[in-house]
Amino acid sequence: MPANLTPQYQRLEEQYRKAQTLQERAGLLDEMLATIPKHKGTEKLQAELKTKVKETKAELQAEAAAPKKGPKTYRFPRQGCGQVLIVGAPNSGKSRVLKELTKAEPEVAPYPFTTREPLPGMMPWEDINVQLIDTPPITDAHFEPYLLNLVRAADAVVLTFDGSSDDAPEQTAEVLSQFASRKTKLADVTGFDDDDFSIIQIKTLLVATRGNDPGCDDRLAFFREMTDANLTTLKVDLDESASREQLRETIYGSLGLIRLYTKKPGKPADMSSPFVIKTGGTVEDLAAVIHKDLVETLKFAKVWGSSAHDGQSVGRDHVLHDKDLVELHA
Ligand SMILES: Nc1nc2c(ncn2[C@@H]2O[C@H](COP(=O)(O)OP(=O)(O)O)[C@@H](O)[C@H]2O)c(=O)[nH]1
Ligand SMILES: [Mg+2]
Repeated sequence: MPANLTPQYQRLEEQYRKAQTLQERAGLLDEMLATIPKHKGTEKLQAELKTKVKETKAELQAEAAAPKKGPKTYRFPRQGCGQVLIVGAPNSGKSRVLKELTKAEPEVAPYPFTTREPLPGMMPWEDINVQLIDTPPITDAHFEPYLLNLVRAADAVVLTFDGSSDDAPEQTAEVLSQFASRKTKLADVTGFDDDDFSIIQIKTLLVATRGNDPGCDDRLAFFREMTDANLTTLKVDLDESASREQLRETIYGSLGLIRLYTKKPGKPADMSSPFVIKTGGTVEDLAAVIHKDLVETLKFAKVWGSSAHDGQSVGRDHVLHDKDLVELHA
C-alpha cells in the first residue's frame, strides 16, 4: 500500500536527515509522528518512527548523564543552495576538484593521503553558490568515522574516480561498500530508503578525473560491472577549462533544484538572490522556505514565468519552474 506522504511530512523528513544535534532530531521526530498521515499505508513507518523516538530520547538521556568525549566530529554550517561532499579513493582528484571550482586552497599532490581534514569551499554557478567539501580518502583500511554523518546529511556526493588508474574500479567499489556497510547508499536519488528508515541514500555523481586517458571508458565499464549502483557519470579533464565548467554545471544539476525570484505586492521584483526549491516543487514549497508560518497563511500566488504568464493567479499546489517570479499573497 502506498504511503502517500504529504509535502509537509516530507519537508520534516528532509530536515530530520540534515539535523545536526540529537536535540534537534528528537524534536523533529515528534513533529513527524504528529504529522504523518495515519492510515494502513504508513503503519510500518509509524512504528519505525516510534522506535526512533525511543532510541533518540534514550541517547539524549545518556548524553546528559555522561557527556561523552566521542571521536572527532566536524560541523559545516550549510551555506549556499546545497551541500555536496567530495569523496573517493586516495589520489583520485578530490582536492583538485575543490581547488578548481572554489576559492579554497586545499593541498593537491600526486601522492595519496595528502588530505587529512575536511575542507569546505563555495562553488559559484550563475547567480547561486553550492557548498563543496573535500574529504580525506576512503580505503578498506581507512574510513574517518565523522564522514558518515557528513555524507548522510549532504544533498549530494561527488565520487571521484581516477580515469587513468587500473586500480580505480576496485578502489571506488570499495568506497561504495564502506558506506553500504554503514547503512548508507551512494545512489541515484537522495532520501530515506522506502523500505527501511535506517538506510539513507545520497544522490551521487561519479566524476572520472583524467577522463581523457584512453583507458578511462574501459575502467568505468569494469566499475559498473563490479557494483549494482547506477550512477550518473561525467568524465572530466581538470586541466581543461571547458571541462571544469561542465563539471560545475553538472554538480549544480545533480541537486535537482529550481530558482525562484519573489516580489511583494506593489513592489519591484527582488532579482538579487533567488530562493531555491526542489524541481517539481510548488507554491507551498516556496512558502515553506521563506517562512514556516507562510505555509498556513498562504492564500494564492501570482506568477510571471514559464509555469504561468503575466501575473496569473495560481493556488498553493501550482508547480513552479526555474526562474519564475512569484508574488505570494497571505
Ligand atoms: N592532468 C590531470 N591531473 C589530475 C586530474 N585530476 C587530478 N589530477 C592530479 O592527480 C593528483 C592527485 O589529485 P588530488 O586532488 O590531490 O587527489 P586526492 O588525494 O583525491 O585529493 C594531483 O597531482 C592532481 O593534479 C585531471 O583531471 N587531470
Ligand atoms: Mg586530497
